[in-house]
Amino acid sequence: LGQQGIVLWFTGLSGSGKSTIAVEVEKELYRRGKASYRLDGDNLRFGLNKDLGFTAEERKENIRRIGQVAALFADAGLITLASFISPYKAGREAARQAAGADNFKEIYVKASVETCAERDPKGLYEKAKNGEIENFTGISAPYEDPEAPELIVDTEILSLEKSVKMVLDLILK
Ligand code: GGZ
Repeated sequence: LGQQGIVLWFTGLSGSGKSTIAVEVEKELYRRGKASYRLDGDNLRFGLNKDLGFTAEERKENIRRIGQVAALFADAGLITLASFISPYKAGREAARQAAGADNFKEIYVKASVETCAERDPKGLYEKAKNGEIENFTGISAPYEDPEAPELIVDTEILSLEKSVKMVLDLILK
């Protein structure tokens, strides 16, 4: 492809805006002629990882597999956008090692649990608070904040357009 592959790893709570931003970044990359591929719950949790749920162990395995898959796509020369809560530091670090640290950008899509619960686009926080969903990140399961991400996108403050620009600036300059 004549292009160095890279992994853009979006981490953050459900409802923080990871997938929304990743979709728009992907569109911009396409317009600029950059080959990319987006991995998210819809194409991983219904296929390769359909045997996995949301216990700590299952999430670790989910992220372990996705880290390996993302590294393979990047190795093929694609800008690979991975959009998963990925709540554990160790799993994100393993994904970084799999891709090679130089080819990995951790993007923390940041919004407080209060804000995400207020947005609640799928009504999942409501269900988690009622106990209808167990192990829900931010309510009844942990999220370990990134310590040294390459980029923090604060979606409580930034517009979608500005958020997308920050990600593009990170990789295209
Ligand atoms: C968190 C859950 C849960 C629980 C279902 N906890 O906002 P969404 O709906 O569309 O994205 C969330 C998605 C999280 O899957 P990931 O593969 O990204 O998680 S992890 O990286 O932790 O393995 C949410 C939905 O699945 N969902 N149950 N209990 N999110």
